[in-house]
Amino acid sequence: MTAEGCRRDDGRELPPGQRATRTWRASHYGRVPTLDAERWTLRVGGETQDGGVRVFTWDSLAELPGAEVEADLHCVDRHSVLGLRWGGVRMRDVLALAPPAPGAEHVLLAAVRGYAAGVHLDELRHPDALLAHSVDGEPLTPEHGWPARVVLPHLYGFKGPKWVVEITYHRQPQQGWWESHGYHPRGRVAREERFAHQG
Ligand SMILES: Nc1nc2c(c(=O)[nH]1)N[C@H]1C(S)=C(S)[C@@H](COP(=O)(O)O)O[C@H]1N2
Ligand SMILES: [Mo]
Repeated sequence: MTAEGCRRDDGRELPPGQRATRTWRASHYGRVPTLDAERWTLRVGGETQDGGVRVFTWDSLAELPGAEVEADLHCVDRHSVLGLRWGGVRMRDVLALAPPAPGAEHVLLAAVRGYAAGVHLDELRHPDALLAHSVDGEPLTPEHGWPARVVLPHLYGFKGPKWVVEITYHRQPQQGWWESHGYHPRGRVAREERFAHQG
């Protein structure tokens, strides 16, 4: 199965309020950035254990064990893309290279051009949480996040920035783009946490 082809619709139950789409159309605000993997870096800073900032290149992350996760992508606007096979490295392995300070339990995941998402640290420690660079065995296309995107399958898609470049640890919950427009601070799909007013 290819990323752009027909998605499987095998009658499995979707999470509450979601509909499966047959084609995978990219969804984001603004133009697609074209990033060079050779020059791309991921900064990890904020409330780190040693107070420092770590900057990872693509090559330095490629030394981590590779991971694959098959998962559906659920957009908070109610469309779901089924059966994507993400490849990359585990987020928890990346974080272990630049651990947070005790008590810094909140994270802002930032992409180029201002997009960001606030998540709880626990979500990034989930075994299925990836820093992904491929999907269905192919490198991510520019519109789907090349060279790297955060994939948190148990959360709505807005929690996973494409073109991610920075991770910062904080002591307080952080608001990214969607959170500052009324969307849920946690965004867990199984609990249908779409909007902040739900509590
Ligand atoms: N940088 C960036 N990442 C982003 C977004 C965005 O607008 N900018 N949109 C998010 C939302 S709302 C969803 S549902 C998914 C969509 O991913 P896709 O375009 O690969 O389907 O990307 C997420 N990551
Ligand atoms: Mo979305």
